[in-house]
Amino acid sequence: MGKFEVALSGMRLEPPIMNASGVLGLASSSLVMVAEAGVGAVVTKSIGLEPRAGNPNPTVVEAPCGLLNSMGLPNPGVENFRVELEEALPRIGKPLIVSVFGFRPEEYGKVIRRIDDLPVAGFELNVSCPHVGEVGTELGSKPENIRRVVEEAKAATEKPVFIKLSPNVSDFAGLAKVAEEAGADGITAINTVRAMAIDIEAGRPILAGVFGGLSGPAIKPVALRCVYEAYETVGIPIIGCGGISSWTDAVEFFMAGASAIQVGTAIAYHGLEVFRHIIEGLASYLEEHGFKSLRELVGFAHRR
Ligand code: RRO
Repeated sequence: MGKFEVALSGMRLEPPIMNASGVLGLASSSLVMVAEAGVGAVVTKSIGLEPRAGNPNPTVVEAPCGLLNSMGLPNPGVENFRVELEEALPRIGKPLIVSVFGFRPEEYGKVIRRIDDLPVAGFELNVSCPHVGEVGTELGSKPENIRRVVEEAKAATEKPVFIKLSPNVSDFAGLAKVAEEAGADGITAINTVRAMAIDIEAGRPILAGVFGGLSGPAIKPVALRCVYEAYETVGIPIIGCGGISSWTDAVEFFMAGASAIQVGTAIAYHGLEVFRHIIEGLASYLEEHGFKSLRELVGFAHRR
């Protein structure tokens, strides 16, 4: 295995760094652009059974140290997305993880079955959108729902299934455990943090959807805490996500227990070059600190 190679439930990633779902992941051209930026895998935006237009504008607001979005799950629906995937897959040349959402647990299995015959590498189950109630907080904060979503997905595919959990819950690690017991192959920690902004001249919420998801550096400590807690609780791999924008952030997430990381909002701020900066910084850090591989960093901060 190479210095930067990590196996995530059979999926080999080199480097174990990908884009976060929702950032540049619907059109085949953008999936190819991400693949060429040095990532080890590419993640799509979340796809559901039917097409959705998403929320009216404004859907994104800048916040101190981050972005607040209320996109509202815009997506072409799985049938149209299948066409996009068929075009993109031969050109991507990296493992492709498809993010899936549903309004009921059965819908996850239905979406996966529609594309499982294509050479996608695995699936990420989105049960954590913080502002579309039925597919977010309502679905992803109840242990019984998490169990059913994972079981439906696992029954639909032999490929690895990761579940992206919400930080907007009181027992993050407990829900990660439920996902593991239901058969999930990994946990993605975390989705955005439920938040809002108010226009003081208009005297009303800025986002048309009132609430949105906060991402970027503002949420990094929250994400790191979730990864750390999950590492103490589950044995399956954890994919760290939330405010990672530099190689030092990346080192922190691997040390907290992430076996792989995702970068989202930092792409909007720094462009796709952010991936090469992170990889180069990680390589120097390993060299200077005498680590033979990135795998040695995983969970390093838990040594007692
Ligand atoms: O589309 C969105 O509004 C959205 C989703 Br699906 C999600 O999972 N997280 C987020 O911050 N926004």
